[in-house]
Formats: sequence, structure tokens, C-alpha cells
Amino acid sequence: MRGKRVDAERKRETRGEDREKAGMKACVTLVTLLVTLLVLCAGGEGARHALLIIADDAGFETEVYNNTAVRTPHLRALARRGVVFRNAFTSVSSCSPSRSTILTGLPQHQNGMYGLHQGVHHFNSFDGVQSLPLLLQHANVRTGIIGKKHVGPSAVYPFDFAYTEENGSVLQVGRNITRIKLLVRKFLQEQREESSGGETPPFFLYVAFHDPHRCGHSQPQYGPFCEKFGNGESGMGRIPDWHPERYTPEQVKVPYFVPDTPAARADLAALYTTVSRLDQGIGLVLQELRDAGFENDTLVMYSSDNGIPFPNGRTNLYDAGVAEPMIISSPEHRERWGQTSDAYVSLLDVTPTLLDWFSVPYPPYSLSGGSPVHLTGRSLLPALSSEPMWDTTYGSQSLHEATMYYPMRSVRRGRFVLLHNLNYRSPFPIDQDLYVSPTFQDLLQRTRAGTPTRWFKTLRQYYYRERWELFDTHLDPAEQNNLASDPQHEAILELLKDQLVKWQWETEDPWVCAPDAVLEDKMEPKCRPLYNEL
Ligand SMILES: [Ca+2]
Repeated sequence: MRGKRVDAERKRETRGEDREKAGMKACVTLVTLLVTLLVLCAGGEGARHALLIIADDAGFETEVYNNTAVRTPHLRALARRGVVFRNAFTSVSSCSPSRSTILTGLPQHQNGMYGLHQGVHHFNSFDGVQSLPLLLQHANVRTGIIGKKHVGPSAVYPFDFAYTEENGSVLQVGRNITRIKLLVRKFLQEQREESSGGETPPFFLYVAFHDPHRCGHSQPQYGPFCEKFGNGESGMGRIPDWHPERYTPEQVKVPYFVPDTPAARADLAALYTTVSRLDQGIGLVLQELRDAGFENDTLVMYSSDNGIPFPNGRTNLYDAGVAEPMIISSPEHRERWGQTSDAYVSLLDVTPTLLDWFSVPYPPYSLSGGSPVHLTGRSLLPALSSEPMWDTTYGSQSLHEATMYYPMRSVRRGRFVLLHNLNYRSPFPIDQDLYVSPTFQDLLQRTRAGTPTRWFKTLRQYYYRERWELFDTHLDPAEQNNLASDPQHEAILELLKDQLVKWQWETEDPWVCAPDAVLEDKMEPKCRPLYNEL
């Protein structure tokens, strides 16, 4: 290269000034052409789009996270085009609250979605919340949702294109992957039709699969995980695009927090089959994106709302309840494609990431009439270029079902996790869906009969927890050895308590003084003692 440049310089010297001027002119023309092209790209065909794929109760049952027992080729393909996060967490282990945090960037205690949205549970976000779809709509980004919505009120979570349980069957829009494929096609076709002068306006499409959620509580005829729904057997209907993968109980990998029993193994095998529908559905959605010509302009994010529905998983702030798969694929950040990241990231980061992607600022406003709301999550786009030093995430859960009041707060920082169980004198509540599951029924029966449960803790330990739980997840990944009363860990305990309460104040947590004081937010000091012996 260097030799060529020297040669060129010598030639220029011999051929005189005129030639140099002509070259300069050509250069200027070339630069002008490039700038024009860039401008055209920014305002035209190259408008940025985003596709957010959220699975329902999915965990790490995929080769992407080294589970070689389950076949998920489409998730693997997505991982090859993106960054896989190994320390991604939801802030809340419950469906509606988690989805509200994904779509607002605010923890459940701040956005108001304290528990489930549907039926008698009836939780909703505050009317004044400025959600992601609302902000994108205001910024002229077309918004679409296909699948499980599970949040409200409608005015806070508006979508221009919506096929959800609110206007259809959740099985059809959330588990029938052929139906989902056709809806994605319809959305993208309409997007093309909205183009004018060669310009396609930006879009945000949220595909919320209902797989691999259990259905033994709601539609038991399809099996514990709806693994038979649409498989072509008698009375099950047929989903044309789904080729069910079947697994035997011997094939599954039993995670540390699931009892290693025949009942739980059969349960996991059913979960795997449902994961195959999710994976093939993701493949279809991504193919639609490709066929419509949007693949190279679209940020794709994949994650799940909460941990798998097994004891110690969903509804818990333990690792099994909050650790989530997360893949982010950006056509503009190819430098880390195929890599993994150990940075600590949260589903509270989804809204800041997508606002950053669309260059939409977060507006100044207040929910309580007090200090302005701000997002405590961050854009994850920098992690797609180089490994960041992010080491902290927060958790906040209040309820799941309306009857399941068990507020918890947590902070994870590096190897340590601190959990605050506010109502620790009550037994930990069990949801309807988990209760009827083969795994939990088997656990109950074994406990009652006094036979080995093959579980890593007792039901009694599970129901009754300490107020503070501190775990060293490097030495104790199963979070069994509580270090909160260990004098050697007093310094880290105090540090994490301070950090947690600071985040609670920052996010206007109404539970910030509980359980031994009352919050009087118009007075100083704000936390007034109860002398309740806690
Ligand atoms: Ca869920």
C-alpha cells in the first residue's frame, strides 16, 4: 500500500498541476456522491426498524445457552447474527408486571402494574405513564403487537396494529405460528404500502409468543404446556408450519432448581416440545422480515418475561425466576456478531435501548406530582460494539395473582445478590398455574408422604424465608447458603442495602420504608417507625 502511494505521488509530480486539480475535482465529486447516498439512506430505504420478540416463561432451554438436549436452530441462527447476554435479568418475575417494565422502562412499583392484568387480578399501569409504544407513536414510528399483550390500560399501551388476546384467541395469536407468520406478513405489507417516494417509515413490531407458557390450568386438554395444541393429532388441530420435536423424559436436562423426578422430567419434556414451536415461530417471523427486505435495517431483540414455571422459578426473585435469555441482533453492529457478553443487563433496559435506536428522547414528566420520572435502565447499544463493565441489576416484585401479596426487592452486583423479603413472616404464595402442574403436585405428595422429594430444598424452606437473603453466586449458584447474618459479609450486606434503598427512592417505591416503618412522603423524615418488632 505504502509503495503504491509513493509511486502515485511521483507520477503526480511529473504530470503537473492540472492533473492534480482534476483529481481533486473527482475527489470532491465522489465525496458529494457519498454524502448524498448517506442522506438518502438515512431518510429513505434505510430507516431504522425494531422487532422485539418476547417469549412467555421461557428459560435457557436452547443450545444458545449450552442446553444441547433441546433443538432450537432458529435461536441459534439469531445468536450468530447478534450478541448473546449471559447475565440478563428481568426486574420482576411475573407476566404482566414484567411486560409493563419492558414497555415502560419503569419497575412495577413505579409504573403501577403491581400484579397480573387479566380477570380478577385487574392491575394496570398509571394513566400518566409515558410508555415505549406511546413515545414511538408520537415520534411517527408505526407500532404493532402480535400475541400476548397482558398490560393496560389501552391508552398507556397503544399500538397502531394489534392482534392480541383483546381481539382474538391467545392460542391463535400467541401459539399458532402459522397465524403469527401471516400477521407479521400483513404488518410488513402494510408498512410497504405506507412508503412514499421510496421512503419506508420506521416501525416497531412486538411479537409476544404465548409459548412456552403452561396451560394445565387453563386448557388442560392440550397437555401441561399446550405441547399438543396444533400437533395434528385427533382433536388437537393442526398448525401447518409446526413440525413438533418430541423428547423423552430421559433426554431432558434437569436444572438444579427442579426436582429430578419422573413427573418433573415428563413436564420438562413437554416444555421442550413447546419450545420447538416457539423456535420455529421465531424462524418464520425472521423469514418474513427477510422476505420483506427489512432484515438489514431492523434491530432484533429476543428475551422472555420471567423464569420457567417451576418451583423456585417464576414468581421468585431468585436467579431461576429472573435470569433471562437475551439476544440482540443489530445489522449496524456486526463487529460482535456471534459473541457473548457477561455484562449485567435488565429488561428495564429494553425501553432505553429502543428509544436510543430510534433517537427518541425520554420526555420530562412527573407521575406523583413530585420529582420528574427518569429511566434507571440504559441503552444496550454500546454493548454491541464492545464489552461494557456493567455489573448491577435490580429487582422489584409485589404480587403475581391478586391474592399473592409477597413484596420483594433485590439487587445483584457482581457475584453477590441481596434479597429483601418484606413480608417474610407469611408463607411464600403459590400461583394457580404452578399448583396444578405435575411437578408441583408430585412435590406436594412426596412431602406429605415423607418420601424423598429429590428437590434441592424443602417446601418449608421454600415457604418461609429470612427477611434478608445474601448469596455469593460464584460459590453458591443455587442460592442456598444465606450469608446475611455472617459477620464476614457485613460490609457487602450494608453496601448492597444502601444501594438497593437508593434505587427504591430514585424510582419512587411506595414500599421503600416497609416493613418496619410507614412512608410519609410529605414529611421529613419520610420513614416513620412502627415499633412492630421487625
Ligand atoms: Ca410469563
